[in-house]
Amino acid sequence: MSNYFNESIERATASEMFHIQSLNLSRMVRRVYNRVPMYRKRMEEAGLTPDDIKTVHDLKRLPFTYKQDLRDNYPYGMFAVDQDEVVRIHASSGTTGKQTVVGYTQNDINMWSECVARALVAAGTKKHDFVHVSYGYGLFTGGLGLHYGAEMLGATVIPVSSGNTARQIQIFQDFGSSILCCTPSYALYIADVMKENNISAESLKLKAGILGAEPWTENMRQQIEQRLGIKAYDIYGLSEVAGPGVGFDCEYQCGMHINEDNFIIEIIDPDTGEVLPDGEQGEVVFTCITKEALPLIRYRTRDVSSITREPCKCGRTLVRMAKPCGRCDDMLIIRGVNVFPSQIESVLLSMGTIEPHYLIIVDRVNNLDQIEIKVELSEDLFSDQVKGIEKLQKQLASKIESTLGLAAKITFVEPMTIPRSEGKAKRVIDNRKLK
Ligand code: DLL
Repeated sequence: MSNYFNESIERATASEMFHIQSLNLSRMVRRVYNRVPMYRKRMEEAGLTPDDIKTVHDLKRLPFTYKQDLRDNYPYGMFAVDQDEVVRIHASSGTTGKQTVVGYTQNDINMWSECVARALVAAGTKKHDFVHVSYGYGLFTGGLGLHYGAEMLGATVIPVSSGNTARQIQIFQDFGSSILCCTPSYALYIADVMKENNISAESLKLKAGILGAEPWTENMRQQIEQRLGIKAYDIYGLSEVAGPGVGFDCEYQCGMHINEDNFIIEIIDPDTGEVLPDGEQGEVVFTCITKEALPLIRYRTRDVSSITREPCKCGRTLVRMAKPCGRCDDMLIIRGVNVFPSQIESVLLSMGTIEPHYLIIVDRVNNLDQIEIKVELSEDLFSDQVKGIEKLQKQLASKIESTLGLAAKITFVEPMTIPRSEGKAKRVIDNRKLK
């Protein structure tokens, strides 16, 4: 098998991709105009008809779609096909408000599976690999998304789903799992449990991880690679747009290639809505140009990232998106300073001795925002002398202050006391919202 799942698309020239995107976009806009009342209304309000949207250059004229639109049309009001054609439903794992429901036709499932298959191939997966899926199966798109992609590729799927870490490890040992699919935080937790039970990475056949569904840093990547003895590939996606596989890492791990024959990416200024030039950081916006059941036009993801069209050494020409550094809406504003949890994680991990188990607690005391970072000590550090721990605490506090421009209280807690997650990690408790 080649290094690509679909070479003609993954290595298309800029003009080929422009034509594919323009054709699909103009068809899609006509479809949603005819089939989704909300889109017809929005386009009429903007003075647009489908004839106005001929190429990708016209995309910026179209109005945005927001998560709230999906909530307002809950559950199926934005579907563009009859229910007879819908073969699968998923829902977003949203923690606030109503869930958003998404639907797929058989063609949608095939398109999405191909996106995931491309990601798996880019991570070196072959037909003889055992793809161990520890993402949750169910309404969350992680489990079934990776599952169908691996099957399309012809690899052997081990559909473990999340949870019961001892059993996950037993299955690694007994079934010869070679590709691990789970969230990065769960990968680290698995590494912890392996360590506790004296199971070495060398005794397993794992070679790669397909890790995503939450923001993670380059430091965390290094830790996972080292502790599990694998190469850790990022995979990005969101239920509203499809699920995992919207973007994926190649062997050079220098930004995720976006499956742009299906999803057009734009980076915009979240305040003005203006499209930003390549390289600039802003909010990620996607337009689904091939999806049948729930095609979203200019969907505001709230994720913060940038894109580049510089050639990639892997030969793929698909545009690359930098690792999302957080979300516009989980960005904390503390005493006026914008703080992404990922900045704090980078500082913690740059100390070398600290593991990425932490909790950021924000509070307001006497009208003043306060930030506390609870950091878990490793067994080794925990048994160290008090003096050593105090020194580390001071170093950490000063590094956090110089990075964020804010003082934070650092509290060390005992090993294994910060709750682990089998899915997306919860890193922030913002008590200000509760008051
Ligand atoms: O998390 C889909 C997925 C499953 C992606 C498995 C990768 C692997 P949702 O539950 O709808 O879908 O959450 C989507 O998660 O808008 C991002 O904020 C975040 N996210 C997903 N992948 C990444 C990633 C799935 N690789 C939301 N890096 C998105 C950073 C990510 N954030």
